[in-house]
Amino acid sequence: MAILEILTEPNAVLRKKSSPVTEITDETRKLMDDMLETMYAAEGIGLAAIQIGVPLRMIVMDLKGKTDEEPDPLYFINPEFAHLSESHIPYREGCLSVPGVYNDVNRPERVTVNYLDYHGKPQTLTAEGLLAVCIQHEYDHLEGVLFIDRLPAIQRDLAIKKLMKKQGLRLK
Ligand code: QAP
Ligand code: CO
Repeated sequence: MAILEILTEPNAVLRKKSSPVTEITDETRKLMDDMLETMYAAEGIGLAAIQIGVPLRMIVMDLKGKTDEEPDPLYFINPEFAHLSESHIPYREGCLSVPGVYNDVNRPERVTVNYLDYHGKPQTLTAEGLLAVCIQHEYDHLEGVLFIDRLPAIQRDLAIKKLMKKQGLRLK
């Protein structure tokens, strides 16, 4: 397995729309293994392939990744929402591609998603809470959308200023 470089904003690749995976092979699984290892190393809970520069509709997640509990990875290939609840709820989000920036984002509270798993088997998952937030956040990456794009303009400008300042300081 390998730890890969995570692209960070600003980077035009993060705005690319990802293409469906047409065949799930050992190569697909190797990429997902590397994504998971990269995510764990960065102490994240979710990562989309585009964040490591691969424009394919693949997501890895592990909500236990930051605790001492056993790893419990989830793999989503070609996810599609079958249902999004009317009711929305705010959740404080961050992103490995927007380091150091955290903001409340409003999203549907409950979702049902159809996808292919690690072995290419069709699955359906209904989620709420952090799991529902994370799937929607990661799905946005497949469409080239970052969580800061969903913020009101004033908050978005502040988030970008904060990010630029951090990156400026990191170069010194
Ligand atoms: C998306 O985000 C998410 O700024 C996954 O310095 C976030 O794994 C879904 C991270 C919140 C639901 C709720 C961010 C790590 C990790 C940072 C992440 C950082 C180090 C973000
Ligand atoms: Co993200």
